[in-house]
Amino acid sequence: MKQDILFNFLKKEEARQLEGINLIASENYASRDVLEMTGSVLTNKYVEGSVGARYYSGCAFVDQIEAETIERFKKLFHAEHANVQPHCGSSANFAVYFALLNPGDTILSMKLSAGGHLTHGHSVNLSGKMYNIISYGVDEKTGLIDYQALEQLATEHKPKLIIAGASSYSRTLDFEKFSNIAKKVGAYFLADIAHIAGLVAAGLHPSPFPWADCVTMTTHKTFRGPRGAVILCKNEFAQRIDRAVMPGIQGGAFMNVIAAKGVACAQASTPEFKEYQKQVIQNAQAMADVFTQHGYTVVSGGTDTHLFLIDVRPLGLTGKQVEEILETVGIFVNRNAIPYDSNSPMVAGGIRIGTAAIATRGATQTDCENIAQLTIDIVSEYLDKEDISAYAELVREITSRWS
Ligand code: DSN
Repeated sequence: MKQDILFNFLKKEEARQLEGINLIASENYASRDVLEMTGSVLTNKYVEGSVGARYYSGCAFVDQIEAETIERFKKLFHAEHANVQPHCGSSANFAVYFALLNPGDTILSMKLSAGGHLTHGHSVNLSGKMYNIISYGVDEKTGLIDYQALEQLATEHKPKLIIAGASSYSRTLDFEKFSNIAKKVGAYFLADIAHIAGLVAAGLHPSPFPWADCVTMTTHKTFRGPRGAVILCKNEFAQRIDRAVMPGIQGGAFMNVIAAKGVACAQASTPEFKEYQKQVIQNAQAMADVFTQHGYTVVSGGTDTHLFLIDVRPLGLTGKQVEEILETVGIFVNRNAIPYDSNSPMVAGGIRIGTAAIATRGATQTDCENIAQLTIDIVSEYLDKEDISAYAELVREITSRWS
């Protein structure tokens, strides 16, 4: 038995992950092989620079690992070039900005409240301070991206970069349309597929290539790998991207994580992974349908992906409250701004629900319908008499049947 109390906390977290129903759209359960690589002796090795051009000795084997990982990502995503070193999605986005833009240049991106990401230019983020940000949103009635309005903004503001990609947009992104608008105004086009990388890998969401100049993705969401990111790009940007990653914004790369990205990429290339991603989407659609049938407002009316947003304001609750209510019985969702939300992001008028994690554990469409119904019952029981403690047992009963 280890003495350090941190190992005690680790055991408790392990139990929480197994006993709870994880509906956080950006999370997943990495495989044993991914965890093994992440926790391996590769963590001891320093690497800076690129394969074959390092600033340290002893890189023979890690060079082989990184070269193989790069090839796997290029092949799976039909990309001309891959940089597998970014520590996270934010670093990957900043590397692209650093490679393509100068401070003060204009970026056209989706606003946070419409589903965009913090690093796409929110005012509290460095991206919002360094660049001139013009934001597009979604149509208030349909909840869908209004490509005509986007084109108008692009024509008016002549951005140097247009970003497609979101953290809480549940519908298919039309990369070809984005690319055409970008071409028309002479902008670079970045597709941030952090959330949908697994769906793209499985061919269940259209590929950003050949449309995008650069693509950023994280490897731990639907892609089900280690926490980290990858940049894919056309050859003409390869050198600029590599230099922007290192020495531009990062020093040493995490070889243990790069190897785990390579393992995840091999797993994402299998027919089983495609089946898994199909299940993820079916589960999300089944859950969204149950909520809709019970009078809940699902933003955009449904989902094409692994996630969907629910407007909880009609219940007289905030996203924060619903998140906290569900957490007490072991169901994990996250509060999320919904389009045209007047609440602060800390409170939020909605919740975001994702099915990537529970599908990994084996949740079927029927399980998901039951979980949606359970969630509805919990919330209405809370509104009725506040005591929902009995539901914790039901949650554990469901998860005890999963892997
Ligand atoms: N914070 C992540 C998410 O939950 O979507 C995105 O970086």
